[in-house]
Amino acid sequence: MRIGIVCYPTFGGSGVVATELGKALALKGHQVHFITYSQPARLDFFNQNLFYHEVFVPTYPLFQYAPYELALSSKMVDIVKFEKLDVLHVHYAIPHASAAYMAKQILKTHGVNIPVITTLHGTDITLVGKDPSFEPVVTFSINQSDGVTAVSSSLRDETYAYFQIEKDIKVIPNFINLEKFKRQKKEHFRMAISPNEEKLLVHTSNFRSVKRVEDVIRIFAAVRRQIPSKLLLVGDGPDRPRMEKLCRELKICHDVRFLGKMEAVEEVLSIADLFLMPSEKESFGLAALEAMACEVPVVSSNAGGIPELNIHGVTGFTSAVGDVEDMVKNALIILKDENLATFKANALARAHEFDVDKILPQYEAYYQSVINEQLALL
Ligand code: GMT
Repeated sequence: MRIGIVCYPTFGGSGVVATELGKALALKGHQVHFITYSQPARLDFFNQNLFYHEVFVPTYPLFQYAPYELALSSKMVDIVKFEKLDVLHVHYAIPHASAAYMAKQILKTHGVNIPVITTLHGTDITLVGKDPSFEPVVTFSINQSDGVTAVSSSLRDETYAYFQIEKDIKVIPNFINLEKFKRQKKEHFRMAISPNEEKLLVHTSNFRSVKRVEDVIRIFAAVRRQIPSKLLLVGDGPDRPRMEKLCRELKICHDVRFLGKMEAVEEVLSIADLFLMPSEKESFGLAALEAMACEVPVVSSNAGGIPELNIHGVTGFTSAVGDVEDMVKNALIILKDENLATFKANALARAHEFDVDKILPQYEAYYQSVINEQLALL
């Protein structure tokens, strides 16, 4: 197949999933064309089947807001026609689904029928999409897509609950490349961080309020009172300065490291004993899956799609959002020497269920079914 992928090219979950999907499809022999405003962060290797087309938005003094969506639609029209694409797969409803709708209508006038598939990732539905500034466009462009997928049953149900959706939404979960995300031998690194065999807790996120990083710090502070331990925080974002201040107030700075944005997260996960994800909203929780693939159990909230990944009492525990006390109790159970190895093994076994080799065929089959449906309508 010749597939166009539109996504945010950043390190965010939707961009990562879209890029890893494109890479995996290319390795299986499909021709994949990324259409984005800059090179996707994870598009980091050469393959003859991978192409990148940059969307350029001209600046003009009259524009207070550069019309990115129009430039994106125009680029989609151009690439679909020139590269003879079979399907356009857009990740994140805003503004990609509506830009794809516009491209599809323009292409119709050129005698080209391009099937459009929209994948909902979470915040496009649970946070921004519901805002009255966007809701009518989000509803319309989901309904106008030829196929719609969501990354968890929870996100599918929430989409039906908050928007007037007439389309079937297919659930295809996030996936993991187990070649990249696996526990590596990093003893020297562990020795440097935990010289006295302290337990190692890890959190990775974009430090937005929805991630509740304050809960991470408070869980760690309570765990540390019971067991010698250290906390590694990967990522960066608006809440980081407040979190650094909190660590000072709690006098735990010497046991907490802010590592900032890191590309090789799997190296940090390789030395971890426990991953913390107390998010207020989380449609799937890709960061937790990455941890589990590196044999790290998870203490999380039960928000959104997290319980579809983190099995309570098996791969870790889930608690009500904000219930720091329960999360501390659960962390202490996992970190007990007699329990840790079992939780680690269970986390890895669960991650194997989301192996890219298992999930990729679901996308391929879905593309084919949407293409066939469109052909039948002609
Ligand atoms: O988690 C984020 O803040 C990034 C966000 C995004 O929109 O890129 O990730 C969302 O999509 C990921 C991939 O499908 C999911 O694994 C994350 O759970 C989801 N984040 C939220 O729902 C908050």
